[in-house]
Amino acid sequence: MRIAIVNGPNLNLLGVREPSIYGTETLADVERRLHDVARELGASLEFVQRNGEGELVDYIHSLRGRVEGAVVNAGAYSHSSLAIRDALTGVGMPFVEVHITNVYAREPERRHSMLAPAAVGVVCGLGTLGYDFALRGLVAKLSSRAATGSPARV
Ligand code: CA2
Repeated sequence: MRIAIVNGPNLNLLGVREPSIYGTETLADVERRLHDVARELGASLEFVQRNGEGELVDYIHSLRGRVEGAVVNAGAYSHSSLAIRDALTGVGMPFVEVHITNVYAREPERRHSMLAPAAVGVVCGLGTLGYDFALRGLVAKLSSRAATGSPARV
């Protein structure tokens, strides 16, 4: 089973700036750990970070037929981008939305997600460990779908 881990704008700064908010782990550290988790689950990963909304839309389109699902931290676009939600639903990609921080405990503009209504699940506030949980949850959903023939979002 192949899964994409999709990261949006500014997440390349993880571990480099604002450690009090986002922690000290870099995105490369997260990628390394997730490859280990994927191996344990018998899955394989592709891991990407893009700063542009259009770049993210193009990348999501490229996933069609290549991966079975995605873990998505679209960064600030999570709160604004109908285009990214349309891309995910357009390619029929089951996905779990992740946020490192508890967006509900931050500024009001971060408390709404454009992606959540289309996600199979949402993880937030657990630091970068949230990616691990999202990956495990997504693989479990996709595996049970494969076993029962029912859609991943049920
Ligand atoms: O908590 C999350 O994962 C967010 O998706 C992170 C976004 C933010 O806009 C969302 O509201 C919540 C910001 C990503 C920027 O990451 C940085 C990391 C280190 C230093 C500066 C920014």
